[in-house]
Amino acid sequence: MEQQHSASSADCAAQFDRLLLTGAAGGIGRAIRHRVAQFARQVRISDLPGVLASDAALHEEIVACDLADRQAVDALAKDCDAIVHLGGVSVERPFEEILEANIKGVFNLYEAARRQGVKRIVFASSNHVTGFYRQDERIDAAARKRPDGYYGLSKSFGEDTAQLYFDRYGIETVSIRIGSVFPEPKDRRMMASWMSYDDFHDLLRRSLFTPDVGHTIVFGMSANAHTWWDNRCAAHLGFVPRDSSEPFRDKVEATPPPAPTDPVAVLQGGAFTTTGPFDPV
Ligand code: NAI
Ligand code: 15L
Repeated sequence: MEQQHSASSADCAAQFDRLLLTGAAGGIGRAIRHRVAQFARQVRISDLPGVLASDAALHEEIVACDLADRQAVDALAKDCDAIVHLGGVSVERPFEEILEANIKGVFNLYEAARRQGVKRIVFASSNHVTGFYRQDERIDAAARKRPDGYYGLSKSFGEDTAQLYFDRYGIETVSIRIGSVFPEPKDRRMMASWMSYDDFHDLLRRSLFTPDVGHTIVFGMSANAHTWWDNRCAAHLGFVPRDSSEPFRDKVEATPPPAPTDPVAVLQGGAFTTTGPFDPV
């Protein structure tokens, strides 16, 4: 009997009628698209115009939408019970790009949720909300935010938006401060921050179906040998990761290490802490 994976209220075969998945053409979106079918009778798949093929499965509908377009986002959320919000700029970029996709984008999404009666959102937040903590520190979700750039700032704004829309309108959100969700860890830093697609999928399911989450912030990482994050504030989700970055250690450590004073070796946000600024040329 696996105690840590025993049934919880999130394990039931509950389904939404219609779930919206934004950012469906991205790395995580492509990896989970086929898996979210189990979460809803119908899945509305969305990304920017021109990036999704028109190959909808029977349970899917494809709706292209720029998140910065308020009217389009309002229509996108129509008749949806829940949203998995992955869409947006996912790396450090000039502020104007972040403003459109991530800041206006998340505002438009929550406004649409309010107007269209969406009850639950899972927001793809990021470890870059707290990227200026050191790698020798261990933090939980109550730690003060220390965004490491415009991108981290936009995710911090998204989390605050989620809190506002819960306090004011009762829309529940789980903000997942994702570490590094990729097929495998790419470097030494990701030995701590990596999360497998399977663990992400399990956390996503719990984030959608655990009752009474209010606005919960949870760090998304696998059961790595060393991590920087403590999920005690999200214990009610019952999330216990199964995978680990350890099987990739030899491969990762075969590459030359960074200098011990390099931010990639010192700060949780790694290279994001030194990317930019993007002065006009
Ligand atoms: P990705 O960059 O591969 O995918 C993001 C998707 O959003 C893309 O398909 C892109 O076309 C779409 N998008 C960008 N601007 C948009 C706009 N204005 N309107 C509509 N769609 C737009 O990113 P990935 O890795 O799949 O991450 C998914 C989400 O999780 C992102 O929000 C990212 O910030 C967040 N995240 C991911 C992490 C990771 O390790 N992969 C770590 C932390 C957070
Ligand atoms: C993120 O927030 C990015 O979206 C992703 O591309 C990775 O760089 C990840 O953080 C990370 O910190 O490794």
